[in-house]
Amino acid sequence: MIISEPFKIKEIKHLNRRKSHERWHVLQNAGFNILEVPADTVTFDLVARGMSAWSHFQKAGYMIGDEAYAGSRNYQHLQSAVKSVLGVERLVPTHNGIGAEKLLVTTMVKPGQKVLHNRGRLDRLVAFNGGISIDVTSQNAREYAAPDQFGADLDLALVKQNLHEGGVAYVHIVLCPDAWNGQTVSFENLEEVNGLCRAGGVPLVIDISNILENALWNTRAKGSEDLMSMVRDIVDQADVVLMDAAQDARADIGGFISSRVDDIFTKLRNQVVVFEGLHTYGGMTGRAMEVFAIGVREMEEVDYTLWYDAQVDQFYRSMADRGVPVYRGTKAVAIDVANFLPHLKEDECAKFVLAAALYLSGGIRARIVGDAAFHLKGEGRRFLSLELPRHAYTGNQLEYIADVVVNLYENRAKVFGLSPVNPETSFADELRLVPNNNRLFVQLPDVTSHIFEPHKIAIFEPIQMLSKEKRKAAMEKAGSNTFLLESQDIYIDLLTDSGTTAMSSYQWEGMTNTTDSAYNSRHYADLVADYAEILGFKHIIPTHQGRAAEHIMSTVMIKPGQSVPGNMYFTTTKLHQEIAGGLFLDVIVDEAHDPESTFAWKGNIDLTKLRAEIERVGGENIAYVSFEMSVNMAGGQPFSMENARQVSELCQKHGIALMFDATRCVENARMIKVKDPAYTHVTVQEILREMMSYGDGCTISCKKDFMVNMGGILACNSDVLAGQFREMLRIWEGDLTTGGLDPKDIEALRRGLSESLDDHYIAARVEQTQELGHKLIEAGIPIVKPPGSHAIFINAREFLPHLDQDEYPAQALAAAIYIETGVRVMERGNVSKGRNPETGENYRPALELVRLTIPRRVYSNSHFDYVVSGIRRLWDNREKISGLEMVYEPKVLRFFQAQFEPKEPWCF
Ligand code: P70
Repeated sequence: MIISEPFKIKEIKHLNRRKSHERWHVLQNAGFNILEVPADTVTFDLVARGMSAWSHFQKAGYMIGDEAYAGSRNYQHLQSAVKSVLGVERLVPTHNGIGAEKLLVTTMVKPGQKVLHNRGRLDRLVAFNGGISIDVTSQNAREYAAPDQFGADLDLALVKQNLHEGGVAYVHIVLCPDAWNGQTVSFENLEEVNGLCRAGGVPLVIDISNILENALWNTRAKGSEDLMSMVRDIVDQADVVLMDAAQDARADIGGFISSRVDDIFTKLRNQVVVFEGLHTYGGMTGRAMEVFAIGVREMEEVDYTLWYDAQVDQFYRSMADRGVPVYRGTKAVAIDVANFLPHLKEDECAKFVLAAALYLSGGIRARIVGDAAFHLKGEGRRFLSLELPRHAYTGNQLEYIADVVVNLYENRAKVFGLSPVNPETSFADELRLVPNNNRLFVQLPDVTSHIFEPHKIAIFEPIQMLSKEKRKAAMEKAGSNTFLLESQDIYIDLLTDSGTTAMSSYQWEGMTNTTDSAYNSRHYADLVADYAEILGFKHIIPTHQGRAAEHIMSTVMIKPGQSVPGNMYFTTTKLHQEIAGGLFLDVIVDEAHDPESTFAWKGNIDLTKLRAEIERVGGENIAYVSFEMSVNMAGGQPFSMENARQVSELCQKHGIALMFDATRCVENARMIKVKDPAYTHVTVQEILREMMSYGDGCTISCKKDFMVNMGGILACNSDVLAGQFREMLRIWEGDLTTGGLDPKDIEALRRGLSESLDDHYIAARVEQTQELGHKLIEAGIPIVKPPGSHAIFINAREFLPHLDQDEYPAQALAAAIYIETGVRVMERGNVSKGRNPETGENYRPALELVRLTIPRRVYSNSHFDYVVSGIRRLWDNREKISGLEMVYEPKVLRFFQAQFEPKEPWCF
């Protein structure tokens, strides 16, 4: 069984979201025909062709199209991929699946000949060529008697009878035909039909576009595990195979047809130049062939097939278990229309009504394509398919879609019928309908139960789990330091949320068309303008990342010997303050040091402590107050707006500058929205603006909240300070208008800002972290409470109470978590804190923690369910973890490179 995605998310695409009244207008303009609704008003497109996510290898392949007219490298790649994965020797490329069907019919059907098939949708093409298409699907498919069991089998008696009568051009089997909701064909049936064809001297054509789903069902039925040899066995049954690249190969476009029969192959190859293009590209670009070729190679990754199947199953169960009449297909779930809307009459176009209602209530587009009559009056009117694109949606999103369906089902009595304006039209896309009532349905209650990610998966990157033995060896080599592991050895990487964000297609779009020159580019001007407007600071100075901004700020603003009070230390921040001669003083509230305290604002500055320091040294001896948002080392804990206001007043009174570390400012703003009733209805953007208004400037590591892999910001209001900052910038970072970033990074950063402030995004982001926290608490794991926004911190002292702090319990726990689960986390305890320079002893910080940091937009909740179960396993074996000894120790920021050895060998 597969429990989570065998990949992480690499690039996302924003979902289109519309209000339901807007959708009503769209529907009206579309004549209440779901097919006519513009794609960019659809939130969840369950029409599925060409909508699957690509692997990042496919994306890379897209960039290396050879684009030669004849004999391109990409064609060679496609040919060899198809040969090695599917065992198909020679292929004729086509522009898509229909292109392949057209070659098939035009070369193989003579006037008056019959085509036997299990699909029922090639009728027009066959008829156009003077042939007669005959549906020979078994009664099972028509009755949905056993929708889960090979419902698309052919009726052998019918096949036999037709072959006996003669005049059959070929038998055409679609492995998972749309017409039967992707029900599939058993291998026995294939073999028997093959036998009949052989005996009758008639070719057998198999559409292998969904061969993986078919092979999975067939291997399961046989109790076998070898998916790819089943694939080969299926291909072996066929005289002709054809494939739509937009299905199992997850390409957007393309296809091929091939035959092992010399005569047929020659005909197809001659015909392709008439209709499609040259026989070495067949209507595909070089880049499309490359994407297709890589997709075919990736068909061998069995986990992808298992994951897709698990998603279809989850989707099916989330509706079936709540009483909705649905059928499970191999790649879709179909709603039983008649049982869903029993009150609609025969002529009230129930299927179109249901599709329109799903669109109105959830922005969902179901699959209605092809012949109008099929959907209005034919077999097709009985079910509405929700077809899942591969790897594109998360479990949260599928749950939300299911909620919409259930909500509609519960309110189905409110739904009225539609009447066709042009019922005799041929194609579904031409159909126009009008509501029989002046409203299609009265307002449905809103579905609010699921917070879901406001983006779909565009590109993914495979991840792998090493065996436990290999993980042990890798950890030993890394000296029990997770920073020293190699990323290829990691299954789920929760080391940091820094620079690990999945960027969006919107960001990539901007990055592909930037000015070449970094000097004074429009990207810089736009960046400065946008950040100034959002943050409210007059001067915006980009740097290559956060610590560069900290270095500049500390150097300019701290005189040696000055005090720098702050709400708990952060490693790089404190280091730069100390390099500049400053003395860091922790003025965070006491609750922040108590992992059990559930105080809501553990990021607050304790005003009494700050006042005392001002009295002790005098305002002029305080360089500035360093005020971190969503305090990292305290567990990602926010400060309150009230506290910011008070700290600001106190600073102003004494003429002390207040400088934010705004690295996780959007998350702090979201926490204020959630925890402070006064801000419930204020947008995150407005909250952020108010927070910033209390300070005089900030540093930001944009690699966190601002959705980029590289970048930082230094900001302030004072012209004098800005001048000094810029001077240092030129010396240390790069040109004034680049800050050491290239124009692509700058454009990505500019676009990242607007994305991070989207209320739907930040809600889903923080919710994901909170959910992980609550699940760990439920599993009995000691974590810092309450759960923060960017990370969950496990209390290593409680997890490993048998270890002394000088045995580095957090370091040991981080290493053990990797060995047990393949998950990488980070030590945040006394290794991070370092040694007291006076005594040479390790500090013994109150918080000895392991951090599980959540990269933005990268992992799904299924990944986190795995993390929780793995850590729970380790908890049961915790006393087997012995302490560590440090065998190598760098002088500064030792946690990055230090090495350790277990005092006694670990055996769990
Ligand atoms: C993390 C990263 C970086 C960071 C931060 C706050 C609140 C500044 C910075 C520096 C990376 C990291 C850094 C040191 C030790 C471990 C990990 N935090 N302020 O994983 O920004 O990295 O861009 O120079 O969290 O928490 P930058």
